[in-house]
Amino acid sequence: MKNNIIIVGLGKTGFCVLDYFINQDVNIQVFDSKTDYDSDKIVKLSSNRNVIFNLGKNPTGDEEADMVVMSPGISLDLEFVKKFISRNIEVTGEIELSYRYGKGRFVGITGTNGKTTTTTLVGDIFKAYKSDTKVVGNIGYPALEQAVVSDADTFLITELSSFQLESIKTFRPCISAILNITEDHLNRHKTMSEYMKAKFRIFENQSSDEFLVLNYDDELLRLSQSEIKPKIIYFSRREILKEGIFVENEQIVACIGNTKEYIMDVKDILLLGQHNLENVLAAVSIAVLAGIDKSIIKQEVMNFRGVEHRLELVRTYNDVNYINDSKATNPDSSIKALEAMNTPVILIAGGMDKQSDYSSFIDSCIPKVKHLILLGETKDVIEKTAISKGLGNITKVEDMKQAVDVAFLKAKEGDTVLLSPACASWDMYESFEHRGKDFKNCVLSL
Ligand code: UMA
Ligand code: ADP
Repeated sequence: MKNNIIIVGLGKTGFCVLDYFINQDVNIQVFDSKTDYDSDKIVKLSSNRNVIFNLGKNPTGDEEADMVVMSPGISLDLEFVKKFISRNIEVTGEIELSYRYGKGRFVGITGTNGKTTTTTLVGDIFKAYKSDTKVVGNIGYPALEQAVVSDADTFLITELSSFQLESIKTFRPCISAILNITEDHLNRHKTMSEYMKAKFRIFENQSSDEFLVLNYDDELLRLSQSEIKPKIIYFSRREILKEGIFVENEQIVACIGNTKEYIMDVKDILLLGQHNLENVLAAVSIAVLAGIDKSIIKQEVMNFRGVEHRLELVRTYNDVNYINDSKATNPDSSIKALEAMNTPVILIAGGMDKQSDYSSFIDSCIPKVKHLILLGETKDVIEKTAISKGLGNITKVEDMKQAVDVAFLKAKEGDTVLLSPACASWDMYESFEHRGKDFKNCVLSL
Protein backbone atom coordinates (compact mmCIF):
# COMPACT_ATOMS: atom_id res chain seq x y z
CA MET A 1 0.00 0.00 0.00
CA LYS A 2 1.21 3.49 -0.84
CA ASN A 3 2.06 5.89 1.96
CA ASN A 4 -0.30 8.82 2.46
CA ILE A 5 1.46 12.13 3.01
CA ILE A 6 -0.39 15.24 4.15
CA ILE A 7 1.27 18.61 3.61
CA VAL A 8 -0.20 21.50 5.61
CA GLY A 9 0.59 25.02 4.37
CA LEU A 10 1.54 25.88 0.82
CA GLY A 11 4.11 28.62 1.26
CA LYS A 12 7.85 28.20 0.63
CA THR A 13 8.01 25.18 2.90
CA GLY A 14 4.91 23.45 1.55
CA PHE A 15 5.97 23.82 -2.08
CA CYS A 16 9.43 22.48 -1.28
CA VAL A 17 8.01 19.44 0.53
CA LEU A 18 5.57 18.87 -2.32
CA ASP A 19 8.45 19.02 -4.84
CA TYR A 20 10.25 16.37 -2.86
CA PHE A 21 7.34 13.93 -2.58
CA ILE A 22 5.73 14.51 -5.95
CA ASN A 23 8.01 12.14 -7.85
CA GLN A 24 7.77 9.41 -5.26
CA ASP A 25 5.38 6.54 -5.06
CA VAL A 26 3.12 8.13 -2.43
CA ASN A 27 -0.34 9.71 -2.25
CA ILE A 28 -0.20 13.39 -1.33
CA GLN A 29 -2.90 15.65 0.04
CA VAL A 30 -2.08 19.33 0.31
CA PHE A 31 -4.04 21.67 2.59
CA ASP A 32 -3.87 25.42 2.90
CA SER A 33 -6.37 27.63 4.66
CA LYS A 34 -5.92 30.34 2.02
CA THR A 35 -7.84 30.35 -1.28
CA ASP A 36 -6.10 33.00 -3.38
CA TYR A 37 -3.52 30.88 -5.14
CA ASP A 38 -1.71 31.16 -8.43
CA SER A 39 -4.16 28.82 -10.14
CA ASP A 40 -1.86 28.08 -13.12
CA LYS A 41 0.75 26.64 -10.79
CA ILE A 42 -1.85 24.55 -8.98
CA VAL A 43 -3.45 23.33 -12.24
CA LYS A 44 0.01 22.26 -13.50
CA LEU A 45 0.81 20.40 -10.30
CA SER A 46 -2.68 18.84 -10.18
CA SER A 47 -1.86 16.96 -13.37
CA ASN A 48 0.25 14.67 -11.16
CA ARG A 49 -2.24 11.98 -10.31
CA ASN A 50 -0.82 11.42 -6.84
CA VAL A 51 -1.65 14.94 -5.57
CA ILE A 52 -4.95 16.31 -4.29
CA PHE A 53 -5.21 19.99 -3.38
CA ASN A 54 -7.59 21.08 -0.61
CA LEU A 55 -7.45 24.84 -0.70
CA GLY A 56 -9.31 27.13 1.68
CA LYS A 57 -9.16 24.71 4.59
CA ASN A 58 -6.99 22.93 7.10
CA PRO A 59 -7.28 19.15 7.56
CA THR A 60 -9.78 17.93 10.13
CA GLY A 61 -7.39 15.40 11.66
CA ASP A 62 -9.59 12.50 10.55
CA GLU A 63 -7.87 12.03 7.16
CA GLU A 64 -6.00 8.87 6.33
CA ALA A 65 -2.28 9.62 6.74
CA ASP A 66 1.10 8.08 7.48
CA MET A 67 2.86 11.39 7.87
CA VAL A 68 1.73 15.00 8.27
CA VAL A 69 4.26 17.67 7.30
CA MET A 70 3.47 21.03 8.89
CA SER A 71 4.75 24.41 7.71
CA PRO A 72 6.59 26.27 10.49
CA GLY A 73 4.16 29.19 10.55
CA ILE A 74 1.25 26.94 11.58
CA SER A 75 0.76 26.25 15.27
CA LEU A 76 1.09 22.66 16.50
CA ASP A 77 -1.56 23.50 19.06
CA LEU A 78 -4.43 23.41 16.55
CA GLU A 79 -7.12 20.80 17.15
CA PHE A 80 -6.50 18.91 13.91
CA VAL A 81 -2.81 18.47 14.81
CA LYS A 82 -3.72 17.10 18.24
CA LYS A 83 -6.13 14.70 16.55
CA PHE A 84 -3.43 13.34 14.20
CA ILE A 85 -1.04 12.93 17.13
CA SER A 86 -3.68 11.14 19.21
CA ARG A 87 -4.09 8.71 16.29
CA ASN A 88 -0.32 8.02 16.43
CA ILE A 89 0.27 9.62 13.05
CA GLU A 90 3.68 11.25 12.73
CA VAL A 91 3.46 15.05 12.62
CA THR A 92 6.74 16.52 11.44
CA GLY A 93 8.40 19.43 9.65
CA GLU A 94 10.67 20.18 6.73
CA ILE A 95 13.88 20.52 8.81
CA GLU A 96 13.42 17.00 10.18
CA LEU A 97 12.84 15.69 6.65
CA SER A 98 15.98 17.39 5.31
CA TYR A 99 18.04 15.60 7.91
CA ARG A 100 16.25 12.31 7.38
CA TYR A 101 16.21 12.23 3.57
CA GLY A 102 19.16 14.50 2.74
CA LYS A 103 22.93 14.41 3.08
CA GLY A 104 25.41 16.96 4.33
CA ARG A 105 26.81 18.38 7.53
CA PHE A 106 24.29 20.67 9.22
CA VAL A 107 25.42 23.72 11.15
CA GLY A 108 22.33 24.97 13.04
CA ILE A 109 21.99 28.58 14.17
CA THR A 110 19.15 29.82 16.36
CA GLY A 111 18.47 32.59 18.88
CA THR A 112 15.92 35.38 19.18
CA ASN A 113 17.93 37.93 17.21
CA GLY A 114 20.94 37.99 14.91
CA LYS A 115 20.21 34.64 13.22
CA THR A 116 20.16 35.91 9.64
CA THR A 117 23.17 38.17 10.12
CA THR A 118 25.19 35.40 11.73
CA THR A 119 24.01 32.71 9.31
CA THR A 120 24.94 34.92 6.34
CA LEU A 121 28.40 35.62 7.73
CA VAL A 122 28.97 31.95 8.61
CA GLY A 123 27.84 31.13 5.06
CA ASP A 124 30.38 33.59 3.60
CA ILE A 125 33.21 32.12 5.68
CA PHE A 126 32.31 28.51 4.91
CA LYS A 127 31.85 29.23 1.17
CA ALA A 128 35.34 30.75 1.05
CA TYR A 129 36.60 27.55 2.69
CA LYS A 130 34.43 25.05 0.80
CA SER A 131 32.61 26.41 -2.22
CA ASP A 132 29.73 23.91 -2.23
CA THR A 133 28.43 25.23 1.15
CA LYS A 134 24.68 26.00 1.17
CA VAL A 135 22.87 28.60 3.29
CA VAL A 136 19.33 27.46 4.12
CA GLY A 137 16.45 27.45 6.59
CA ASN A 138 14.45 30.27 8.14
CA ILE A 139 16.64 32.69 6.17
CA GLY A 140 14.25 32.01 3.28
CA TYR A 141 15.44 28.84 1.51
CA PRO A 142 13.96 25.55 2.73
CA ALA A 143 16.73 23.14 3.68
CA LEU A 144 15.17 20.05 2.11
CA GLU A 145 15.69 21.08 -1.53
CA GLN A 146 19.43 21.60 -0.92
CA ALA A 147 19.97 18.68 1.47
CA VAL A 148 18.69 16.13 -1.05
CA VAL A 149 21.24 17.25 -3.67
CA SER A 150 24.17 17.65 -1.28
CA ASP A 151 27.18 15.39 -0.79
CA ALA A 152 27.94 13.88 2.59
CA ASP A 153 30.63 16.49 3.27
CA THR A 154 28.64 19.55 2.06
CA PHE A 155 28.03 22.09 4.81
CA LEU A 156 24.42 23.23 5.20
CA ILE A 157 24.46 26.43 7.23
CA THR A 158 20.92 26.39 8.59
CA GLU A 159 19.08 29.27 10.24
CA LEU A 160 16.49 27.75 12.58
CA SER A 161 13.45 29.39 14.13
CA SER A 162 11.71 28.16 17.27
CA PHE A 163 8.80 27.17 14.99
CA GLN A 164 11.06 24.91 12.93
CA LEU A 165 12.74 23.38 15.96
CA GLU A 166 9.38 22.50 17.50
CA SER A 167 8.82 19.74 14.96
CA ILE A 168 12.24 18.05 14.81
CA LYS A 169 12.81 14.49 16.01
CA THR A 170 16.23 13.24 14.88
CA PHE A 171 17.67 16.43 13.31
CA ARG A 172 21.28 16.68 14.45
CA PRO A 173 23.69 19.48 13.56
CA CYS A 174 27.45 18.84 13.92
CA ILE A 175 27.74 22.37 15.31
CA SER A 176 24.78 24.22 16.83
CA ALA A 177 24.62 27.77 18.14
CA ILE A 178 22.17 29.74 20.28
CA LEU A 179 22.90 33.46 19.99
CA ASN A 180 20.59 34.92 22.64
CA ILE A 181 17.16 34.45 24.17
CA THR A 182 14.77 37.32 24.77
CA GLU A 183 11.01 37.58 24.64
CA ASP A 184 9.45 36.87 21.23
CA HIS A 185 6.67 34.85 19.59
CA LEU A 186 4.70 34.56 22.84
CA ASN A 187 1.49 34.69 20.82
CA ARG A 188 2.52 31.23 19.55
CA HIS A 189 4.60 29.68 22.37
CA LYS A 190 2.51 31.21 25.21
CA THR A 191 5.30 31.26 27.83
CA MET A 192 9.02 32.07 27.84
CA SER A 193 9.75 28.59 29.13
CA GLU A 194 7.95 26.97 26.16
CA TYR A 195 9.81 29.31 23.78
CA MET A 196 13.17 28.41 25.36
CA LYS A 197 12.30 24.72 25.29
CA ALA A 198 11.78 24.96 21.52
CA LYS A 199 15.11 26.79 21.03
CA PHE A 200 17.01 24.29 23.19
CA ARG A 201 15.83 21.43 21.00
CA ILE A 202 18.59 22.44 18.56
CA PHE A 203 21.14 20.37 20.52
CA GLU A 204 18.97 17.52 21.84
CA ASN A 205 20.35 14.93 19.39
CA GLN A 206 23.99 16.03 19.38
CA SER A 207 26.67 13.73 20.79
CA SER A 208 29.71 14.46 22.95
CA ASP A 209 32.08 14.90 19.98
CA GLU A 210 29.85 17.66 18.56
CA PHE A 211 29.68 21.32 19.56
CA LEU A 212 27.13 23.74 21.02
CA VAL A 213 28.12 27.42 20.76
CA LEU A 214 26.51 29.66 23.39
CA ASN A 215 26.59 33.34 24.30
CA TYR A 216 28.25 33.60 27.72
CA ASP A 217 26.92 37.15 28.13
CA ASP A 218 23.32 35.91 28.06
CA GLU A 219 22.48 34.55 31.50
CA LEU A 220 19.73 32.33 30.11
CA LEU A 221 22.38 30.56 28.06
CA ARG A 222 24.88 29.70 30.78
CA LEU A 223 23.96 26.05 30.64
CA SER A 224 25.62 23.37 32.68
CA GLN A 225 27.90 21.02 30.72
CA SER A 226 26.98 18.14 33.03
CA GLU A 227 23.38 18.21 31.75
CA ILE A 228 24.25 18.53 28.08
CA LYS A 229 25.83 16.06 25.66
CA PRO A 230 27.61 18.25 23.07
CA LYS A 231 30.72 20.15 24.12
CA ILE A 232 29.77 23.71 25.04
CA ILE A 233 31.97 26.46 23.62
CA TYR A 234 31.10 29.94 24.86
CA PHE A 235 31.70 33.28 23.21
CA SER A 236 31.75 36.57 25.08
CA ARG A 237 32.26 40.22 24.25
CA ARG A 238 32.41 41.19 27.92
CA GLU A 239 34.59 38.60 29.64
CA ILE A 240 37.89 36.84 29.11
CA LEU A 241 37.12 33.11 29.21
CA LYS A 242 39.31 30.15 30.14
CA GLU A 243 38.11 28.49 26.98
CA GLY A 244 36.09 30.04 24.16
CA ILE A 245 36.05 32.95 21.76
CA PHE A 246 36.28 36.39 23.33
CA VAL A 247 37.64 39.92 23.12
CA GLU A 248 40.97 40.75 24.75
CA ASN A 249 42.70 44.10 24.22
CA GLU A 250 40.26 44.92 21.40
CA GLN A 251 41.21 41.73 19.60
CA ILE A 252 39.13 38.63 18.92
CA VAL A 253 40.87 35.63 20.41
CA ALA A 254 40.04 31.93 20.14
CA CYS A 255 41.14 29.81 23.04
CA ILE A 256 40.28 26.15 22.46
CA GLY A 257 41.98 23.40 24.47
CA ASN A 258 45.57 24.51 24.96
CA THR A 259 45.73 26.68 21.87
CA LYS A 260 45.21 30.43 22.03
CA GLU A 261 44.97 32.11 18.65
CA TYR A 262 44.56 35.77 17.65
CA ILE A 263 41.88 36.06 14.95
CA MET A 264 41.44 39.77 14.17
CA ASP A 265 41.09 43.32 15.52
CA VAL A 266 37.59 44.39 16.59
CA LYS A 267 38.09 47.72 14.77
CA ASP A 268 38.14 45.85 11.43
CA ILE A 269 34.46 44.86 11.81
CA LEU A 270 32.34 47.09 9.56
CA LEU A 271 28.97 46.43 11.24
CA LEU A 272 27.38 48.90 13.67
CA GLY A 273 26.64 48.04 17.30
CA GLN A 274 27.78 45.73 20.08
CA HIS A 275 25.11 43.21 19.12
CA ASN A 276 26.86 42.75 15.80
CA LEU A 277 30.13 42.10 17.62
CA GLU A 278 28.25 39.23 19.31
CA ASN A 279 27.12 37.96 15.91
CA VAL A 280 30.71 38.09 14.65
CA LEU A 281 31.97 36.25 17.75
CA ALA A 282 29.37 33.53 17.21
CA ALA A 283 30.34 33.18 13.54
CA VAL A 284 34.04 33.07 14.40
CA SER A 285 33.34 30.40 17.04
CA ILE A 286 31.54 28.19 14.53
CA ALA A 287 34.26 28.64 11.91
CA VAL A 288 37.08 27.92 14.37
CA LEU A 289 35.31 24.74 15.55
CA ALA A 290 34.99 23.60 11.93
CA GLY A 291 38.76 23.99 11.59
CA ILE A 292 38.67 26.88 9.12
CA ASP A 293 41.91 28.80 8.77
CA LYS A 294 41.96 32.13 10.63
CA SER A 295 43.10 34.03 7.51
CA ILE A 296 39.87 33.02 5.74
CA ILE A 297 37.79 33.95 8.80
CA LYS A 298 39.44 37.35 9.11
CA GLN A 299 39.10 38.16 5.41
CA GLU A 300 35.38 37.27 5.29
CA VAL A 301 34.51 39.16 8.49
CA MET A 302 36.38 42.22 7.20
CA ASN A 303 34.43 42.10 3.93
CA PHE A 304 31.01 41.62 5.56
CA ARG A 305 28.72 44.65 5.29
CA GLY A 306 25.61 43.17 6.89
CA VAL A 307 22.25 42.21 5.46
CA GLU A 308 19.51 44.40 3.93
CA HIS A 309 16.86 45.69 6.40
CA ARG A 310 19.21 45.34 9.41
CA LEU A 311 20.55 48.76 10.45
CA GLU A 312 20.93 49.58 6.77
CA LEU A 313 21.91 53.16 5.93
CA VAL A 314 19.43 54.23 3.25
CA ARG A 315 20.47 57.81 2.71
CA THR A 316 22.06 60.85 4.32
CA TYR A 317 19.87 63.84 3.52
CA ASN A 318 20.29 67.34 5.00
CA ASP A 319 22.92 65.80 7.28
CA VAL A 320 20.35 63.37 8.73
CA ASN A 321 21.01 59.61 8.46
CA TYR A 322 17.96 57.53 7.52
CA ILE A 323 18.39 53.93 8.72
CA ASN A 324 16.21 50.95 7.81
CA ASP A 325 16.02 48.32 10.56
CA SER A 326 12.70 46.81 9.45
CA LYS A 327 13.86 43.35 10.57
CA ALA A 328 13.65 44.53 14.20
CA THR A 329 10.47 42.53 14.80
CA ASN A 330 10.65 42.30 18.59
CA PRO A 331 11.49 44.74 21.41
CA ASP A 332 15.03 43.46 22.07
CA SER A 333 16.19 43.92 18.49
CA SER A 334 15.04 47.55 18.58
CA ILE A 335 16.72 48.06 21.95
CA LYS A 336 19.98 46.86 20.35
CA ALA A 337 19.43 49.20 17.38
CA LEU A 338 18.99 52.15 19.76
CA GLU A 339 22.12 51.14 21.67
CA ALA A 340 24.06 51.30 18.40
CA MET A 341 22.97 54.93 17.76
CA ASN A 342 25.20 57.77 18.90
CA THR A 343 23.03 60.71 17.79
CA PRO A 344 19.53 61.87 18.79
CA VAL A 345 16.97 59.59 17.14
CA ILE A 346 13.59 60.09 15.55
CA LEU A 347 12.21 56.57 15.87
CA ILE A 348 9.49 54.98 13.75
CA ALA A 349 8.05 51.92 15.55
CA GLY A 350 4.94 49.77 15.87
CA GLY A 351 3.42 46.92 13.89
CA MET A 352 1.69 43.60 14.46
CA ASP A 353 0.74 42.72 18.03
CA LYS A 354 2.68 39.69 19.32
CA GLN A 355 1.69 40.48 22.90
CA SER A 356 5.18 41.70 23.71
CA ASP A 357 5.93 43.86 26.72
CA TYR A 358 7.30 47.26 25.61
CA SER A 359 8.57 48.52 29.00
CA SER A 360 12.29 47.89 28.40
CA PHE A 361 11.97 49.14 24.86
CA ILE A 362 10.55 52.44 26.12
CA ASP A 363 13.30 52.60 28.80
CA SER A 364 15.84 52.43 25.97
CA CYS A 365 14.01 55.13 24.03
CA ILE A 366 14.11 57.63 26.88
CA PRO A 367 17.78 58.72 26.62
CA LYS A 368 18.00 58.76 22.82
CA VAL A 369 14.63 59.22 21.15
CA LYS A 370 13.63 62.86 20.72
CA HIS A 371 10.46 61.97 18.84
CA LEU A 372 8.59 58.67 18.64
CA ILE A 373 6.42 58.02 15.60
CA LEU A 374 4.01 55.11 15.97
CA LEU A 375 2.09 53.14 13.38
CA GLY A 376 0.33 49.79 13.06
CA GLU A 377 -1.69 47.55 15.35
CA THR A 378 0.47 48.24 18.44
CA LYS A 379 0.56 52.03 18.24
CA ASP A 380 -1.86 52.53 21.14
CA VAL A 381 -0.30 50.00 23.46
CA ILE A 382 3.22 51.38 22.85
CA GLU A 383 1.93 54.93 23.34
CA LYS A 384 0.35 53.92 26.66
CA THR A 385 3.61 52.40 27.90
CA ALA A 386 5.57 55.46 26.68
CA ILE A 387 3.26 57.94 28.42
CA SER A 388 3.30 55.91 31.65
CA LYS A 389 7.09 56.29 31.63
CA GLY A 390 7.06 60.00 30.83
CA LEU A 391 8.00 59.83 27.14
CA GLY A 392 5.68 62.40 25.64
CA ASN A 393 6.95 63.38 22.18
CA ILE A 394 4.80 61.02 20.19
CA THR A 395 2.97 61.23 16.86
CA LYS A 396 0.64 58.45 15.75
CA VAL A 397 0.34 57.99 11.99
CA GLU A 398 -1.60 55.85 9.52
CA ASP A 399 1.08 54.79 7.07
CA MET A 400 4.80 54.84 6.29
CA LYS A 401 4.64 57.92 4.09
CA GLN A 402 3.13 59.95 6.92
CA ALA A 403 5.72 58.49 9.31
CA VAL A 404 8.63 59.52 7.10
CA ASP A 405 7.12 62.97 6.45
CA VAL A 406 6.75 63.59 10.20
CA ALA A 407 10.30 62.29 10.80
CA PHE A 408 11.64 64.63 8.11
CA LEU A 409 10.00 67.63 9.79
CA LYS A 410 11.24 66.69 13.27
CA ALA A 411 14.84 65.85 12.29
CA LYS A 412 17.62 68.41 12.72
CA GLU A 413 21.16 68.29 11.35
CA GLY A 414 23.13 65.41 12.96
CA ASP A 415 20.02 63.42 13.98
CA THR A 416 19.15 59.91 12.84
CA VAL A 417 15.77 58.78 11.54
CA LEU A 418 15.48 55.11 12.43
CA LEU A 419 12.80 52.62 11.38
CA SER A 420 13.12 49.90 14.03
CA PRO A 421 9.55 48.77 14.70
CA ALA A 422 9.99 46.31 17.63
CA CYS A 423 7.04 44.47 16.06
CA ALA A 424 6.32 42.13 13.17
CA SER A 425 5.07 43.60 9.92
CA TRP A 426 2.05 41.43 9.08
CA ASP A 427 -0.58 43.92 10.25
CA MET A 428 0.20 46.23 7.31
CA TYR A 429 2.63 44.39 5.05
CA GLU A 430 3.35 40.99 3.47
CA SER A 431 6.75 40.85 5.17
CA PHE A 432 9.43 42.88 6.91
CA GLU A 433 11.18 43.19 3.51
CA HIS A 434 8.05 44.80 2.05
CA ARG A 435 7.90 47.21 5.04
CA GLY A 436 11.62 48.04 4.68
CA LYS A 437 11.24 48.70 0.97
CA ASP A 438 8.26 50.98 1.63
CA PHE A 439 10.37 52.95 4.13
CA LYS A 440 13.28 53.16 1.69
CA ASN A 441 11.04 54.37 -1.14
CA CYS A 442 9.50 57.05 1.11
CA VAL A 443 12.96 58.17 2.24
CA LEU A 444 14.38 58.22 -1.29
CA SER A 445 11.48 60.32 -2.52
CA LEU A 446 11.94 63.03 0.14
N1 UMA B 1 -1.57 28.32 6.62
C1 UMA B 1 -2.46 27.24 6.66
N2 UMA B 1 -3.15 27.00 7.81
C2 UMA B 1 -3.04 27.80 8.91
C3 UMA B 1 -2.15 28.89 8.87
C4 UMA B 1 -1.42 29.13 7.71
O1 UMA B 1 -2.60 26.51 5.69
O2 UMA B 1 -3.72 27.51 9.91
C5 UMA B 1 -0.81 28.56 5.39
C6 UMA B 1 -0.85 29.99 4.88
O3 UMA B 1 -2.03 30.28 4.19
C7 UMA B 1 0.38 30.03 3.98
C8 UMA B 1 1.29 28.94 4.56
O4 UMA B 1 0.56 28.29 5.60
O5 UMA B 1 0.11 29.73 2.64
C9 UMA B 1 2.51 29.64 5.11
O6 UMA B 1 3.34 28.79 5.83
P1 UMA B 1 4.51 29.45 6.69
O7 UMA B 1 3.99 30.60 7.48
O8 UMA B 1 5.20 28.39 7.43
O9 UMA B 1 5.44 30.14 5.57
P2 UMA B 1 6.54 29.60 4.57
O10 UMA B 1 6.36 30.39 3.32
O11 UMA B 1 6.58 28.14 4.46
O12 UMA B 1 7.86 30.20 5.27
C10 UMA B 1 8.47 29.50 6.34
C11 UMA B 1 8.94 30.52 7.38
N3 UMA B 1 7.80 31.29 7.88
C12 UMA B 1 7.42 31.26 9.17
O13 UMA B 1 7.97 30.58 9.99
C13 UMA B 1 6.27 32.14 9.56
C14 UMA B 1 9.95 31.47 6.76
O14 UMA B 1 10.48 32.30 7.78
C15 UMA B 1 11.09 30.66 6.19
O15 UMA B 1 11.99 31.54 5.53
C16 UMA B 1 10.58 29.62 5.22
O16 UMA B 1 9.59 28.79 5.86
C17 UMA B 1 11.70 28.69 4.73
O17 UMA B 1 12.25 27.95 5.78
C18 UMA B 1 10.00 33.67 7.78
C19 UMA B 1 9.65 34.10 9.18
O18 UMA B 1 9.01 35.13 9.33
C20 UMA B 1 11.11 34.59 7.27
N4 UMA B 1 10.08 33.39 10.24
C21 UMA B 1 9.81 33.79 11.60
C22 UMA B 1 10.84 34.79 12.08
O19 UMA B 1 11.95 34.85 11.53
O20 UMA B 1 10.53 35.49 13.09
C23 UMA B 1 9.88 32.56 12.50
P1 ADP C 1 16.96 37.28 13.02
O1 ADP C 1 17.21 36.50 11.78
O2 ADP C 1 17.22 36.48 14.27
O3 ADP C 1 15.68 38.00 13.05
P2 ADP C 1 18.68 39.42 12.02
O4 ADP C 1 20.13 39.23 11.83
O5 ADP C 1 17.82 39.40 10.83
O6 ADP C 1 18.15 38.37 13.09
O7 ADP C 1 18.45 40.78 12.79
C1 ADP C 1 17.13 41.11 13.20
C2 ADP C 1 17.10 42.36 13.99
O8 ADP C 1 17.75 42.20 15.24
C3 ADP C 1 17.78 43.53 13.31
O9 ADP C 1 16.96 44.61 13.55
C4 ADP C 1 19.10 43.68 13.99
O10 ADP C 1 19.50 45.03 14.07
C5 ADP C 1 18.85 43.10 15.39
N1 ADP C 1 19.96 42.24 15.82
C6 ADP C 1 20.89 41.63 15.04
N2 ADP C 1 21.73 40.90 15.80
C7 ADP C 1 21.32 41.02 17.08
C8 ADP C 1 21.77 40.47 18.33
N3 ADP C 1 22.83 39.67 18.39
N4 ADP C 1 21.08 40.82 19.45
C9 ADP C 1 20.00 41.64 19.39
N5 ADP C 1 19.54 42.20 18.25
C10 ADP C 1 20.18 41.89 17.10
